[in-house]
Amino acid sequence: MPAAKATSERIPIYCALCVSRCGAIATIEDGRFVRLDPDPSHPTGQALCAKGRAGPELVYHPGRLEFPLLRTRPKGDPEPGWKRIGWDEALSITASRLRQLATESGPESVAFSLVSPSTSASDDSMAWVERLTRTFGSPNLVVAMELCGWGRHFATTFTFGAPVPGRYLPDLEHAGCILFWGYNPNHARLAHATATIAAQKRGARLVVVDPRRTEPARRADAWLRVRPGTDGALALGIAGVMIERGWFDEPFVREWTNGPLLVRSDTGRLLTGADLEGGDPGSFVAWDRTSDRPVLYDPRCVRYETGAVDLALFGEHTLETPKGSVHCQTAFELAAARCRAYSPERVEAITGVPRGEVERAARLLWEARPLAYYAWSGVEMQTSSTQIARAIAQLSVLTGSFDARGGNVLFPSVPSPAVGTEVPPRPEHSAVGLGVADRPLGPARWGFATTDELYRAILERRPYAVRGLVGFGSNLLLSHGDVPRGREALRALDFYVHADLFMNPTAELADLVLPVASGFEREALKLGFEVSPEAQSLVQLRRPVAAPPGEARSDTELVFGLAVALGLGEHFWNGDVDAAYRHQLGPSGLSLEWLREHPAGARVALETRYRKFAEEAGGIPRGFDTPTRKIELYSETLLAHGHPPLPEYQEPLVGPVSRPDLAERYPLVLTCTKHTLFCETQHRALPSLRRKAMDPEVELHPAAAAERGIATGDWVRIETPDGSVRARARLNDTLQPDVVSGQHGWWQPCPEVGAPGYDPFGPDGANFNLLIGNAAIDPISGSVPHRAYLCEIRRIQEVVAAASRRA
Ligand SMILES: Nc1nc2c(c(=O)[nH]1)N[C@H]1C(S)=C(S)[C@@H](COP(=O)(O)OP(=O)(O)OC[C@H]3O[C@@H](n4cnc5c(=O)[nH]c(N)nc54)[C@H](O)[C@@H]3O)O[C@H]1N2
Ligand SMILES: Nc1nc2c(c(=O)[nH]1)N[C@H]1C(S)=C(S)[C@@H](COP(=O)(O)OP(=O)(O)OC[C@H]3O[C@@H](n4cnc5c(=O)[nH]c(N)nc54)[C@H](O)[C@@H]3O)O[C@H]1N2
Ligand code: SF4
Ligand SMILES: [Mo]
Repeated sequence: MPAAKATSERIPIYCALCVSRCGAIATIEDGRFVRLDPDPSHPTGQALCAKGRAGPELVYHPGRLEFPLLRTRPKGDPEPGWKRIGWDEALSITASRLRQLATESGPESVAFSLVSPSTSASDDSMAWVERLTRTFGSPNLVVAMELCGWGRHFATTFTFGAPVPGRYLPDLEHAGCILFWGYNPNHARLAHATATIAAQKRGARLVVVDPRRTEPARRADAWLRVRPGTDGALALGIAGVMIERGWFDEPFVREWTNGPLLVRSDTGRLLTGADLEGGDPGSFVAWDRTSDRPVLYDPRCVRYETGAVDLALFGEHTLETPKGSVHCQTAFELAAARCRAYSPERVEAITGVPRGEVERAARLLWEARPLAYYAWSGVEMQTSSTQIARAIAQLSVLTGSFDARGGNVLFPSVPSPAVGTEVPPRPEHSAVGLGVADRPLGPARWGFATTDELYRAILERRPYAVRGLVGFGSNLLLSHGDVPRGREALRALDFYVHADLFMNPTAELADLVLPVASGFEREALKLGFEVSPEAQSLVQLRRPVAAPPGEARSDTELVFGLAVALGLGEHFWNGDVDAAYRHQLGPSGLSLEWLREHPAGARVALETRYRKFAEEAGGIPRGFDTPTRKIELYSETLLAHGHPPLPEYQEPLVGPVSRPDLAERYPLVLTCTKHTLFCETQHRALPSLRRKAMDPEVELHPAAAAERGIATGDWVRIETPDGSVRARARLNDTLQPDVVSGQHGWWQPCPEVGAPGYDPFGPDGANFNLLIGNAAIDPISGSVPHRAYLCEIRRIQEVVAAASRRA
């Protein structure tokens, strides 16, 4: 019999494995997904990384979960006794246990967790998970917000009233100067990496702040090699030079920030109309230089009183008030003084960045403006992440680049309802998030819980008991610090259901594990691709290019199915995902059927508007969503909660300056970085990737290595006050000599290439986060210092290679 004719099909999709969401073409041969290539016709399709190309290996991996698994033996038992069950039973067990917990202890006693959308296809379902969390009545969603998203999204909300640079993305196409601060798009987001190369080709300048000489640092006009965690001092120092030299957009600062407002020296509060004779109490006060008198500013109409023509940005004044004379300085005077205190010399001493480089960077940011910036992991996982984010934000403000062409811009988006949050919370769901009492301005304010708070609520029942966890991915025990406590907490849960592609060390503590379809095996609706206005105009219904293994289902189907089982079907179109997609598409006028037939997607015409804060309605400018309706260089909100109102430098809490006692034993500064070949704690089981990186590594300077008798490739022990793990040494002479950089996420074996797995909980393993405690944290956000800690490195004498092959 003649062989059947081979069929081959090429389907335009996008890789959903990470935040880049690269446009791609999937090739299907004889019904099998065999390869993924870049799709240059797609706005994010210039390149694909090795992870994307390994897509078929992920899809057909023998370790993928295929069926719902129910634990039949106690937690902690080395043999969990997983029993295969059907989906109906799995959903009904989950729904009845969750309902029981909600009845007994309130819906807040159930927390939800989600693998970060930056490292996975959970972006496909995040809004639905949020909707489920909300309609169930839980204020607690754990999404690594304190490690990954705080600085980008919420810390800067105190400055701009909006998430910068998380949502006001760098307008790389038009930027004059690009600033990447603790961000390496070549590893993390290829769509930004290719756009940056294009921008440099047309003449844009690039400034990189990183302790390591990354690929972008190599190509940069300035690379500032900062000591990990001292970024706040550097940002203040650069701002200080800019202000000192007059390298800042004075009209912008005067008109659009709260810099001209007067601050009382006695209380630190903004002077208000109520402080002055007969003044409107809702107004603030500035100083007019021409009339040499105080003038009122009304935030409700975002206007100064008429006649105020020449607001003073600098200066101090003593005003007579009914309660006596009050000394005041302008907020900008105070901000400038704070920045000037970080002279280039002082910055050099703190950060290790040569003073000349501080000045050169300041000049570059100013002369090459508009400035488009992105700051990420390097400054998120710090004990002063809030201050750092606000200090960096000042640089954007000084250049006048906020929402300006070539600056950080809120790109237009395809109109669509906010399905995650459009359902109002029910009045009986009145419990506040876990962290609200301790950190009222932190992630809990926006519905996100940190793992520290989660573990406390489970183990100590404070501020209330959390008894249930619904995990959509999220490998908490590998991705967060305080691992032993986390393990104890997860074991102590009354009910834990975890949905994932693979069994991971966190899922192993679940009562029920559900198999999830990967991004290549499920449909997903994406309205816009974030990185540019052009990319934002594309709507794509991603077509599955392979069948899910066994009975695996998409997270979206799981959410909808669970919602129906929980009696929440009314909020989920009674389980009809297509109806939900139609609801999302409604305002755009696009048809679901059309998109399904056209996998390359549709373009929606969008208009990019800049400086939207200046747009007027009824004669009133829109302004900013802050208490003063201006950009808040000076934040009374922070002050009212006992935090510095101006960005301030704070030494890393676990560092050589704060803890000289520890530094004696642990003299090296420890940071870490993501792996170019793997996302976070994933992908080590994929042979084509693992072959290129068999073992966890720690980079150290040749001098530090020589002192310790360490050569490249040696197994070493990384020790901190909290724990110890192993890694192989790699020498890197671009580091400061006392800085070392490790990798997190190692646990999975890859037998196909003879690569071992690593014990997630013991010192002979390689779980980096065993090294990090949850005690020293950012007081506002609870961010944990995965990127600035103290450690010592020792060569491991004995031959441990054999021991590591426990897989
Ligand atoms: N290949 C790959 N891509 C990914 C991921 C992945 O794991 N692998 N993860 C995804 C996720 S979840 C995220 S959050 C993004 C993150 O993407 P990035 O933020 O780019 O992540 P990293 O490369 O780990 O960190 C950026 C840089 O911070 C530097 N750094 C370390 N400590 C400090 C410090 O104290 N100060 C400063 N200024 N810099 C410091 C590191 O040397 C590194 O070069 O990437 C996403 N994309
Ligand atoms: N030391 C150190 N620790 C870090 C970081 C660091 O740089 N250094 N980075 C931090 C950051 S930025 C982040 S975002 C977190 C990331 O931490 P996590 O959010 O835990 O992310 P991952 O480890 O990538 O994946 C967790 C699990 O999600 C599963 N998964 C993948 N895709 C899907 C999906 O579509 N659906 C479902 N249900 N499951 C899926 C994976 O199989 C994996 O088991 O780690 C943080 N921890
Ligand atoms: S950078 Fe790599 S993993 Fe991320 S979307 Fe692009 S191809 Fe996929
Ligand atoms: Mo992240």
